[in-house]
Amino acid sequence: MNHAVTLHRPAAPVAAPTAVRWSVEAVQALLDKPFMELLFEAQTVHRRHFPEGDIELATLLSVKTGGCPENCGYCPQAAEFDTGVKAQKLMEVDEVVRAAQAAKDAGATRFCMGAAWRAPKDRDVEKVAVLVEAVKGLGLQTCATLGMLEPHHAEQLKNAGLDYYNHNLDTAPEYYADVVGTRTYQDRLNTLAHVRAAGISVCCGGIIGMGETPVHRAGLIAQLANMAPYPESVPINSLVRVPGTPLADADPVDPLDFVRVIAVARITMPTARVRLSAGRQQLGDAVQALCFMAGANSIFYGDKLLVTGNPDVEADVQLLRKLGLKARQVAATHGEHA
Ligand code: SAM
Ligand code: DTB
Ligand code: SF4
Repeated sequence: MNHAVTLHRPAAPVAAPTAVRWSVEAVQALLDKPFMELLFEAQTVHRRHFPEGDIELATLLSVKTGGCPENCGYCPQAAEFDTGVKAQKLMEVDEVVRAAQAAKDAGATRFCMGAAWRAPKDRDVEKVAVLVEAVKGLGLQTCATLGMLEPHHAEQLKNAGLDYYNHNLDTAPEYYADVVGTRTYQDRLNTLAHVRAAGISVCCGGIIGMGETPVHRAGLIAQLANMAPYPESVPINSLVRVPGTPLADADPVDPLDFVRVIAVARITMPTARVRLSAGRQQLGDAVQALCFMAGANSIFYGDKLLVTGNPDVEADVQLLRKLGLKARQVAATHGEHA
């Protein structure tokens, strides 16, 4: 894929610029620090900003699965890849409410609804707005990830009670066209600006393990950290290598390098919820513990991500217990910064 990629910084959306801005070189210098020094620094920043040290539990539900017209090289839901994922219609509200209630009963405070769309149509957004309102009514924080949004879509979702919108930058601008050919980095930035302008909190992160170089990792973190303001939630995914996708045979990430990315996300975005996201099944307890030490304070919680697996609830409850970590208890008030 050789799409031209723009190297623009995000057009400063609505809020004041952050006090600190990060060059790719400065982020790279952090990534290159001696491991223990980096972890100590990240943990110090983490404790200063999150003295309670609780872990947010966010449950995902794929409300519209498969058949996506985009060609994101990592994604099992792209129609053009033979991954065995069958295209389905948007789920009914009752079914979504049942899943959200079950997530709440299991201890989740945030519920994220994902749809395999390039961009929802007006009538899709109308239907998702009904889902958002219903999930919000259960006392959960709401999040959605639906692809590219127009400004009026973002406003409609905000009015329905959407707290967060997930839209990942995934990698550095200069590597994006190697992974996705059907849209540009600037398309992503535009949607993020519309989400901000509508007053929805931003959930934006990326994927490690797509064949990117350390400089690309630094480039992704710099992009995120230089957003003004930076995202309230930062999901750091380790690629789930799904057979049939172009990235099925990507080299696995060195787990310690993954921990480094978490630490640098914590240091550069000190008040964000940094989520240890996809790929936890491959990490094991010890590496996950290092990720929490490095400042991760959120996980996807529930037996499934969107279409692939996640550690089961019992395993996560036990992991938190073993580490003496508390789950975040109360769904926070609307619009707060974590
Ligand atoms: N279609 C919408 C979009 O692309 O924004 C929303 C759903 S999409 C599945 C949400 C995010 O999931 C992607 O941006 C990507 O970061 C992540 N993701 C998808 N497949 C993944 C995989 N195999 N491993 C890790 N993360 C993945
Ligand atoms: C995010 O950063 N990771 C989630 C969520 N946001 C939508 C998705 C992970 C998907 C992993 C592969 C799958 O199950 O489709
Ligand atoms: Fe479609 Fe989103 Fe998957 Fe890309 S990541 S193929 S846009 S569902």
